[in-house]
Amino acid sequence: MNPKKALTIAGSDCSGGAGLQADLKTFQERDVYGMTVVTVTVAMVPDTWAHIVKPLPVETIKEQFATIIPGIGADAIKTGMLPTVEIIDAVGALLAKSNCPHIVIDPVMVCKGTSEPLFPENTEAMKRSLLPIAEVVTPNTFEAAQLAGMDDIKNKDDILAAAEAIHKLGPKYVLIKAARIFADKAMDVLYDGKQFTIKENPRINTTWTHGAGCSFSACVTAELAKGASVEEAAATATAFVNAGLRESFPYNKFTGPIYHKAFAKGL
Ligand code: PXL
Repeated sequence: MNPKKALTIAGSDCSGGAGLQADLKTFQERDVYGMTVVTVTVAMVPDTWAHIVKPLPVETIKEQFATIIPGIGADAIKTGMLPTVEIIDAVGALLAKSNCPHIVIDPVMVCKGTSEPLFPENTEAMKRSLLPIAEVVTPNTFEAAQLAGMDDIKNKDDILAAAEAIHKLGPKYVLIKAARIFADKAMDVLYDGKQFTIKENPRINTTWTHGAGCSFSACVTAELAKGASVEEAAATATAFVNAGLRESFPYNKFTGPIYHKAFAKGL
């Protein structure tokens, strides 16, 4: 056995639904060997589910990264929550000299279940240090608006305009996941600088969506590690997360994750 290997550089969501835990579960489901660089720990206050976010020292992040690059090697790398400007810039510099063929940037800005945006200066650091080296960037509509410098994304035309603006920041592909803004459908828009590939699916009506975004970009990363095209990887990620959302469940009164096993079980 010599499985393909994927690395996630992301935060720990101890609840298991999002962050590197979602990434590792997704890598496993897609038959890719998963590795992690932890950037931040996130814990939740049990009575309120307020998030306690504790960044790790940059040195600790660099030590973990060196374990994998050059220590092991990775066929694809994704980033998730990078909590500070210093960490975003440091991770960008590590990735820029990694020679990894597939770099997926999930520009995490807020956690579902909280409305506290991470700092706006982080958006500028992502634009500067991460987007220019990305093969694929996977924003939701909130993140896409922030990156594109738009007030809001309300409809399909706004999504296409945001994709064009974000593409100018350097990634080879922009893959926008739009669900929240439509009442009855979900739309994934892939843009390579020339052509739009637009996929519409019926909206899955559930409030238990924790980890959907992380798992989506992790699935794209796993498929790229195995040699899929970006178009194929995006289509698999949509199907993977849709199945997970159909079987999502509440783990307490505040939130609930997607069920990572749903796609493999054919649910
Ligand atoms: O869903 C965004 C997200 C990403 N990464 C970590 C998180 C969350 C939301 O809770 O905790 C570590």
